[in-house]
Amino acid sequence: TATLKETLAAMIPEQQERVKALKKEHGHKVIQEVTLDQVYGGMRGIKSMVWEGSVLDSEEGIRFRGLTIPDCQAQLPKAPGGEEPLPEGLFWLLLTGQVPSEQQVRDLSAEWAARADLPKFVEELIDRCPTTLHPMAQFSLAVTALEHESAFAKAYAKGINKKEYWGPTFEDSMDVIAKLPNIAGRIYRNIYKDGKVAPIDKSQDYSYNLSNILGFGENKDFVELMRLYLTIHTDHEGGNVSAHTAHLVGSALSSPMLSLSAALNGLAGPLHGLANQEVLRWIEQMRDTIGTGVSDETIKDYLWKTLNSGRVVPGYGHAVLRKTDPRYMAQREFALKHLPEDPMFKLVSQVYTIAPGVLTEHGKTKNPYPNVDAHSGVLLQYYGLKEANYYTVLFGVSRALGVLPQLIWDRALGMPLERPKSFDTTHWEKIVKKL
Ligand code: AMX
Repeated sequence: TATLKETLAAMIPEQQERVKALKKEHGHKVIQEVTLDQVYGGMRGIKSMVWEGSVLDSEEGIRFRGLTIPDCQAQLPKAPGGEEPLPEGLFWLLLTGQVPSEQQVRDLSAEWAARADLPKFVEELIDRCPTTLHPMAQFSLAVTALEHESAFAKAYAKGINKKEYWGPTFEDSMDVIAKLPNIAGRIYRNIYKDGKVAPIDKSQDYSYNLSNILGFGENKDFVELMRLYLTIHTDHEGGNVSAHTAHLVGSALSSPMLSLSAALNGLAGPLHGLANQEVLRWIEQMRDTIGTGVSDETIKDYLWKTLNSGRVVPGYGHAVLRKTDPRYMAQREFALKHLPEDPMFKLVSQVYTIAPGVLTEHGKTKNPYPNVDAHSGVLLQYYGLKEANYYTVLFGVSRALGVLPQLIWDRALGMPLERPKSFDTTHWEKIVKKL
C-alpha cells in the first residue's frame, strides 16, 4: 500500500492545477463587502483564508474533509479492540482527503514511534525548566528548540528549489508530531511526578504511547479517551488563533517547528485553548462552594455570580459556532458510556441544561452553548489526570495534527507571505467618511 508521502505526492500536481485554473478564471471576482465593525471586531466573518482540512459551519459544527465527528468515529480505523478513531487516521484524512486503510494507519503509528526520540539537548532543556513555568510555555520552548533538527531550514539554507519545499516540510511535520508525546510526557512527569519517562513502545499507537508516558498506559479507557481527544481537537478550520498563527508564521517560510510553537503560544491564551484548564478550575470552585447534587436554582445563582463579577463562563460561547459544539457532544457521549455516575460529570451536565438560558438572559454572548473545552477536563480528572494547568498541552498535541497538514499544503501550493493591509484610526476615519 502507498505511504502517506507517496499518496500526497501523487495528489499535489492536480491540486496545483486546480488552484491555478480557479485563480485564472475567477481571480478578479468580489467575494464580499467588509464593514468597519469587522475591521475593529477581530476580523470576524471576513472570508480571506484557504484551509483545506476542515470547514466550520456555525450551526452544524466542524467537518473534517467533509466528514462530521460521528462520520469519523464510524469510518476511521481503530486500534485492535478499540472503539474510538485513531488520530493517525485523522491526520491522514486532513492531509489527503482520503480515509486511510487500517494498514496505512498502523504503518503511520509505526513511523511516528520510530521518529519519537528527542535530541538530548531538548530533554535537558525541558528538565531545566522550573516546575513553576507553565506547561504550555515549556511545551512551546521545546518545540522551538526542535528547530535545530529542521530539514526545511537546512534545505532552505542550501538553496532548495521552491517546487520542492513541501518535501522537507512534510518530513519536519512528521518528526515534530512524532516527538510530541515525549515532550508532553516529559513536561508532565517533571512537573507533577517523578521525572521518569517511559520509553515509546514501537508496536503501539500514538495515543497509547502518550498515555503511557503520562502514566496511564494501563488504563484502556483512558487510552481510548486519548484517541478520541486527540482526534477531535486537531482542526477547527483556519481562522482560529492557533491555526491562523501557524499559517501566518509559516508564510514567512519559518519551519514547521517555529510555526507550530507560535501556534502553541496562541493556544495558551485563556480565550482559546487555555479555557479547558479554566473550566475545570471553575467547576471545582463551584463544587467546593455549593457542593454536588444541588438544585438548578443554586447553579443559576452561581452562574450569575461569575457573570456579575465581570468574568466569562469558561467553556461557553464561540467566535463562529452558534449551537452546541459537536466536540462537546462527542465527549458527552463518551462520559455517558464510561462515567455516567461521576459527580463532576453530573455537575457539568446540569450546568449544560442551565447555562444557555442564563447566558441568553445575560444577553451579551452571541452563542450561549458549550464549546469543546466545557467537557474535556471532567473526563481527564475522572481517570486521575487532575492537573488542570496541564490540559492545554494535550490540546496542543492534537492541534499539531491539524495545523501541520495545512502548512504542508501551503508549501505545495506555493502560498505567499501573508500581509493584510492596516491603517491607523485617522486613516480609517477618512476612509469611512468618504463612503
Ligand atoms: N461568558 C460571558 N460572556 C461572554 C461569553 C461567556 N462564555 N462568551 C462571550 N461573552 C461576551 C464577550 O465577552 C463579549 O462581551 P463584550 O461585548 O463585553 O466584550 C460579548 O459576549 C460578545 O462576544 P461574542 O461575539 O459572543 O464572542 P467572541 O467571538 O468575541 O469570543 C469566545 C468568543 C470563545 C472568546 C468567548 O465566547 C469567550 O470568552 N468564551 C469563554 C472562554 C472560552 O470558552 N474559550 C474557548 C473557546 C474555544 C477554543 O478556542 N478552545
